[in-house]
Amino acid sequence: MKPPAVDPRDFLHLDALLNDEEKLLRDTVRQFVADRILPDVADWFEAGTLPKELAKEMGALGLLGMHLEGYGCAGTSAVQYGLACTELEAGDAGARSFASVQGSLSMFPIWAFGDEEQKQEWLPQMAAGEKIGCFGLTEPDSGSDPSSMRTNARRDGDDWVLNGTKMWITNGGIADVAVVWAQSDDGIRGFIVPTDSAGFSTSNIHRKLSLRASITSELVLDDVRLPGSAVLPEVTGMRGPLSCLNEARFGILVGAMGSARACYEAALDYSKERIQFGKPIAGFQLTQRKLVDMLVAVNRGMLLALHIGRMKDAGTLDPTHISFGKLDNVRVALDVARSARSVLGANGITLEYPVMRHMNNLESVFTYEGTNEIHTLILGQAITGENAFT
Ligand code: TGC
Ligand code: FAD
Repeated sequence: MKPPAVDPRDFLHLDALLNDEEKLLRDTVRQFVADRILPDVADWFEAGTLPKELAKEMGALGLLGMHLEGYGCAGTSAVQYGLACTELEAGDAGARSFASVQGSLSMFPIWAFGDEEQKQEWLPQMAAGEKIGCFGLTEPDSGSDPSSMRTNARRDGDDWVLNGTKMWITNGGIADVAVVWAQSDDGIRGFIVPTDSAGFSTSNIHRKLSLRASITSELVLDDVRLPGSAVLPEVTGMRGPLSCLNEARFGILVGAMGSARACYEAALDYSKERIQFGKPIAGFQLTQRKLVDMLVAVNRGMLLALHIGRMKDAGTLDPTHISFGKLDNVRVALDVARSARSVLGANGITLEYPVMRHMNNLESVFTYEGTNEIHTLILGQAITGENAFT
């Protein structure tokens, strides 16, 4: 039998590793990205915005909190959630960030650690994209080491009173609700903070050169008084926020392959059309070397992502496996983007092509949800037993 022709866009036949439901979901999200994100994303990136109405459109597609069960959530597998992240990020990491923060960082803590009333109040509306959430962990002086946070919650009768500042908060300025982590007498606790609470304010961070199609904000809590029912009752300590990060980091390690794939495909297409020295630049050995390195990186990264997704669905995944994927897939995606940028020459620095937009986005993806160094240290500790954080 003649072997099938080589497909530069699915070289290893990774499609064959997906079932029909997974392919359908992947194709649906890919179409949504083609229709609703790709035509305008360069303008959004330039303007530094992401239209709020995308929330309801993503909600209607079942993309928000999609891997959670019940409360209006789609209840998909981890692999399906990951594939959706890949497709959204192939549009722009800002769109994937929106879905990550909504589903994994804002809805997940309510779903996993909230009481029934909190779940009923927030989750269906958030799944539909009618209410937008954000996740406040990082502070101006507590980034990689969030357990040093200063934001505090003190009891006052039945109420809680929160004070502090959260920094670099995705969706902060457009959120209806913030899940805020704060020190209390019992340790770190999570609070559901409606953003119209007295004493709560936000200001958006401007002049970003990365993730421009995403709102990033500072949150200020100035004597924000909340009822006793605002606390997430089922978790105390860093396990709370770190469990949310496991969910979001998983989406990122699969999602990063969307940026990488988009850059590889843009470079491949461009290299076949761009003529220099009388022939397409794809015909030069040095260009082929770059394209082949990208091809290998994208396929290998996607294989790793699928493997980790299958482990998550099988219940055999440890957070250190997520660190392995986040560490390697994001750094590989960044290498692919930088190399693709060089293939496009001067055109590569413009917004006419997606490559430098992805490249700049990946600088944030490299840093958020645990920097490359933090995931290296998590893995280092896992294999040596030695703590090298401090
Ligand atoms: P440590 O002392 O090791 O542990 C404290 C407690 O937490 C438990 N734990 C975990 N639980 C669940 N999942 C994990 N991955 C966990 N890792 C640890 C641990 O068992 C312990 O539990 P208990 O019950 O014994 O108390 O924790 P540490 O405070 O020393 O922190 C370790 C370190 C440095 C790895 C952690 O702080 C870390 O990961 N730092 C990086 C910070 C980070 O990733 N921030 C992300 C902010 S959110 C964000 O970036 C969103 S971007 C969104 C977007 O736009 O997409
Ligand atoms: P720092 O922790 O100050 O690190 C600076 C450098 O020092 C890094 O290279 C780091 O790896 C290195 N370093 C730190 N400690 C060590 C060590 N022990 N050993 C070796 N090297 C070390 N946070 C939220 O809570 N919610 C959000 O929604 C959110 N969204 C974000 C969106 C964007 C666009 C960005 C850029 C960030 C976002 N963040 C969010 C914050 C993000 O999680 C932090 O930026 C990240 O955790 C790193 O913290 P930092 O920037 O303070 O860097």
